[in-house]
Amino acid sequence: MYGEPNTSDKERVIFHVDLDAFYVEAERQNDPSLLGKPVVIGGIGPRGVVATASYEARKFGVHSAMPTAVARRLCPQAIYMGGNHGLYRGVSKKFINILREYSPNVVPVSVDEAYLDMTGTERLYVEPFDAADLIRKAVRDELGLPASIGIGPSKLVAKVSTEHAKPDGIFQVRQQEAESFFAPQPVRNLPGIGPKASETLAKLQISTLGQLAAAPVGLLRRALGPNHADYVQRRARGIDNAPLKERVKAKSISAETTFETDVSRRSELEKSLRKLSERVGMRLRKSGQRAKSASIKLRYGDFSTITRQRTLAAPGDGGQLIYDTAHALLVTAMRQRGEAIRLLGVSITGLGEQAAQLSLLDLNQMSDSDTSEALDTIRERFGNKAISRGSV
Ligand code: TTP
Repeated sequence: MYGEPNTSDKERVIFHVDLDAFYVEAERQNDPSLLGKPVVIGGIGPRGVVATASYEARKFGVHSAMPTAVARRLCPQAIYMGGNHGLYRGVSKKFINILREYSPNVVPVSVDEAYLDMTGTERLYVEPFDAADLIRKAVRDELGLPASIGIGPSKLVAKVSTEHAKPDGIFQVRQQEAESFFAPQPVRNLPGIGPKASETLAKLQISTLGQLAAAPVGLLRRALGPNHADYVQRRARGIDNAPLKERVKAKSISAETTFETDVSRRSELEKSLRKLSERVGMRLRKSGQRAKSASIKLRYGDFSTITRQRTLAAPGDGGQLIYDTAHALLVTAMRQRGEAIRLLGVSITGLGEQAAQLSLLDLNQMSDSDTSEALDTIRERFGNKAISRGSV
């Protein structure tokens, strides 16, 4: 625990609760033989990407978003598994329901994390720390899952604190400590600073949040844009007054890339298309939703831009499913206009919690992770013995 035990009256008490190595721990509940072993979950095909690694596998340098082929070299003894997203979605709902027993204001942000407004609950629990302890115990007892909790006066400070609570712990930072707690941390630890912004900041010799907080505002405005600079600098000082409210769920998720030089080779475009499909698929799965259709965006050398959309074979969230649809659109578009491409984008729309509607025909065409999900849906509907991999 960081700092003094008393919370000032005016300060909000926000919890950020995040499950540890969520997919792995959910799988371990199904199969205890995975306990204590290095486990890696993600795309297990040749182009697959790691979704999450157990803490045992992380010791070997394996981490999310790493190509699975690299993970296999670093940690060949790990157990490699495709994801089972139907299972994760079910566990996620139970997790959020547990949290709702502790606060009337719970805001889920992804399948395995949520913010809770615990302001005023001191009367019930004496200290926020005690409440956090109870929540962690409830999640552990009811779901068998380890959770970490960051406590702060805002969503921002709570979220950054969680990283210091992990794995399986609690970490609290109060407003008066926030600036000094943030100062030595790398800029990437600030939610909202991605690889591009941190590269821009590195060029200005800004690598820590303390340096970001102290940078001349004019310099930052030129580098990050006028509105963004002030916002980022406030946050670098640990200031965040944003209310805790459910964000309107995005209607679509998209990712795009601009090539350094225009590309006309199909194999190169396919490679980018696959990366973009995986990226949007991962974000979709983290949000616990499924998509109904996919679209591509192509910008040519003369800046003219087209978009093409198509319904997915069935509502789903698999990277392969998104790629297959986006690929069919790309092939048709290239046939119609064979010019070099400057920008390629993939987006998915019709997001929601609709159930996957799959036939056995679809199963045959799907990637491993899509297939696991499909099997899962059928099991959910018809029971565990209804189908096994061999019978597909
Ligand atoms: P996170 O909460 O970001 O991380 P984690 O569960 O792997 O473990 P920890 O928080 O203890 O570091 O992600 C939640 C789940 O989302 C994760 O279990 C798998 C999935 N995920 C991906 O599919 N791809 C990714 O790049 C990331 C970061 C997560």
